[in-house]
Amino acid sequence: MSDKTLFQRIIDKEIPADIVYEDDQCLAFRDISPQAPTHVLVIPKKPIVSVATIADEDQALIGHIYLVIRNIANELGLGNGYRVVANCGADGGQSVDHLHFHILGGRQLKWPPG
Ligand code: DGP
Repeated sequence: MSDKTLFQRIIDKEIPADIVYEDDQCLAFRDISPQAPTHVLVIPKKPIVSVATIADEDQALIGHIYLVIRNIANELGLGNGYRVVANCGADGGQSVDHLHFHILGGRQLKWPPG
């Protein structure tokens, strides 16, 4: 049994995903259980567990990911707005221990979250 996370296996192309963007630093693919008409996950290729374990040296990587998020949102037609979510840890509802940013859009999103 592999001790890789599910998202590491997607990075390594061991399991398929509907990839919308990839570069040397990050990968973006459609969520298997979409919570909005557009629901994409953006992940670093570096195995960072969560927002809580981002290192100071990851500053440029996280900035790069946000520029990728902006570009993907533009390319997927989310000009009316969207939400970027990073669930962190048990109370945050994180279910995969590899840092990921949800891009949710295509409908009016409610606030506050549950
Ligand atoms: P979170 O709950 O914030 O840890 O988000 C994990 C997300 O990962 C969740 O929205 C569902 C998604 N997900 C789980 N398994 C798979 C998979 O095998 N493929 C894809 N594309 N998404 C997955």
